[in-house]
Amino acid sequence: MATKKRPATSIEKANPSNQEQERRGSADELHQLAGGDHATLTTDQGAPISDDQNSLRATPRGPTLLEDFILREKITHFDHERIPERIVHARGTGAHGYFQLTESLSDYTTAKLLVEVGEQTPVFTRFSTVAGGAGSVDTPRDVRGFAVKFYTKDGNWDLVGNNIPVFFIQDAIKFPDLIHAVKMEPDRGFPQAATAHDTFWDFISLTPEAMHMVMWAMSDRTIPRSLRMIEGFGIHSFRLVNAEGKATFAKFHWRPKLGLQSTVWDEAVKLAGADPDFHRRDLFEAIQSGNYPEWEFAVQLFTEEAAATFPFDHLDATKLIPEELVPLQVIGRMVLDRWPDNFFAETEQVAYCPANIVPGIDFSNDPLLQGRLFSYLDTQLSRLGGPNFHQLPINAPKCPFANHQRDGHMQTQVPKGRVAYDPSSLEPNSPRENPALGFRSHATAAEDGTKGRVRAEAFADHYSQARLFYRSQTTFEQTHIASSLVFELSKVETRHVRHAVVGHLRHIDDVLAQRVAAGLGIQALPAAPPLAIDVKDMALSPALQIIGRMKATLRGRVVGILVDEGSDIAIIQKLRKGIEQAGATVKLVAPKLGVTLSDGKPLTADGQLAGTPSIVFDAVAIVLTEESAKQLTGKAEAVQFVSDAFGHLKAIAADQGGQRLLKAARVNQDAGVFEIGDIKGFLQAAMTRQWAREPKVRNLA
Ligand code: HDE
Repeated sequence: MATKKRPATSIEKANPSNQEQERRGSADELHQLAGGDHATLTTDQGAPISDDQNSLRATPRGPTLLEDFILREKITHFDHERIPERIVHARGTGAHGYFQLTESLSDYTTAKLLVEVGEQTPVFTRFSTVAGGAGSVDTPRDVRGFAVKFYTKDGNWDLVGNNIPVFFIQDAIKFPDLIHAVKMEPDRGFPQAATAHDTFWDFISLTPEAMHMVMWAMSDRTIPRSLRMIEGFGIHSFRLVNAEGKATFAKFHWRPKLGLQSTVWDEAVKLAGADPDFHRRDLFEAIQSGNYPEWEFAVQLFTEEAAATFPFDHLDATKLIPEELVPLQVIGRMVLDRWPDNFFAETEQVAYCPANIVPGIDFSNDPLLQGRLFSYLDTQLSRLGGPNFHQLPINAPKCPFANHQRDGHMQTQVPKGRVAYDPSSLEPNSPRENPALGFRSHATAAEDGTKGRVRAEAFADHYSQARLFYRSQTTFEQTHIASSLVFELSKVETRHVRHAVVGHLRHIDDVLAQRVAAGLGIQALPAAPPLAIDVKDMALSPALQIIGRMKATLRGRVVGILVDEGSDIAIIQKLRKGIEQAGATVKLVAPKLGVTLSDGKPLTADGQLAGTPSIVFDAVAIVLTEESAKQLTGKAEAVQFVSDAFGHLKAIAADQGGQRLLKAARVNQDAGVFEIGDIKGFLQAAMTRQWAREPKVRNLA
């Protein structure tokens, strides 16, 4: 494409020296190489730029001149490109989409987005890890943030949740301690994005209220396969308020259409090296290819009277309400269908705040929530630099908004008129409150009592729900919890901290405590800490499992096929058809990117073997000629490809050549390894992991 000739600037016209001509010529060549019909480059003030390749110099080999406003402007802006990262949830990725209501909650709330069936409310959703910095990896063992901004007709509602329905602490005043304990240790600056270190477990061992969340954090929930395969929870109880002013408590849930899926720990660790952006890339690729991730939106609704009968206090954020006690009602869905145009402008600058609610929704007295209502606006003031961040396109409501807030850093609006106050009579159109439509706090009766720094007695039971969660898991998941506790505590150098944690486990499940103690080589079980209240055995809740509830589907998954020169195209095509019909994606991996299959046609593989380990796939097939297989049995990356797939409990299908590679990788045939002809069997097994294989390939607690 021809390059548009830039108009000569006044500087060029005034100074058409030979050297200038020479240089301009080379810049033009550069642009011709790049092609395209470009707009004219300008300064921030709109002045056209003639030369963006060379700074202004006194002589060709002399000093650079301070006068060069173009250089100074460009570098100054660059110097200030970074803003403070979020103190927690720094690493994240987000997408645009919509929420659509399927069941009206008009009996319970006036919030339009929960009343108007079929209406689509735009959303921006950001997923995050908690502990790591913005440049950390996607797959550490960590809670995932699940924050949704609904741009409703009555203003923005932010549901700032996590992928776990409970939290570590009961009172916001403990949050800075929790985060200081989990972040890298201040004297050494590591570990990054990890709970497996002394300060975290020291804090935990002295915080019994954290035990329930610790069970979740040590479970497979914190090593998800994909952000498209996690649940989301608002955690706290909120209130819905109807037209009569009647309030009903609500807990909010997101349930992924693709079902829940996790990695295995060894895989998560290796993924961190193989693809630090694994989750971000997965979300990007899904949305760009039109496979839009989707979640059901569900509520648990209950009255104050019902809450009084629960064997726990629902205002305590370390407690969940089992689905078996208050069932989930699915009332809508969220679809993420548009990747942001710009990561910084949207995903980085989006500012969530649990205090952003709309008429018809209100807070509860959960002391953790109450503290959060302060924190988020406050943190944005330093992160985004001033009080006008709500004007940034990603944060601005999509409904009209008007008030008398004025001025401040980076005011982008130009308010007109004399009136910036209320009441006023000078301008009849200036904004005023609206008692009929405006937000009203629910009139809650305040309990009599004495002011004090107290914890409600109803918050005293720290172990019953930890036990409920642990005992509700499948045996595989219980083993994973025990094994991750052993892993984490084996990284703790301080003996008394390791012992104290095992002591707490005794209140949760004595066998769990024994397994962890054995894994750590602790001979005699440490004493359990004193109990404020007896641990209760609650009715088990299978809804808390992942493995037991896995959806029999291949949708959203990726199957890798290892091929090489001469691999049988007919087999590959058959596999591809079966996999794609099942809703999954196929990626071909070859030792060299350019490869010629049995049909003699050259093909570009999706990944080169050395850079595309089987870790990034949900299942693998191996289609190789005897000749290639012979060669690959001597190559570490090929052998690892199969041994990792086997070790990570994946289904494997192999032709004759593939079988040869399996043998070299010392892979024992089991029910998850298939002849290449058995596509049906292979795909069926690929929907889950081969859990029965696990104890044979790994030392578990
Ligand atoms: Fe947050 N949290 N948090 N948090 N949180 C932040 O706000 C805070 C808590 C959650 O994608 C910060 O904008 C306090 C629970 C998510 O941008 C900060 C307390 C839950 C995100 C903050 C909590 C969350 C944050 C840091 C204890 C699950 C990322 C940057 C009272 C329900 C949102 C920012 C995004 C971010 C404070 C506890 C979820 C400092 C004080 C419980 C998903 O304001």
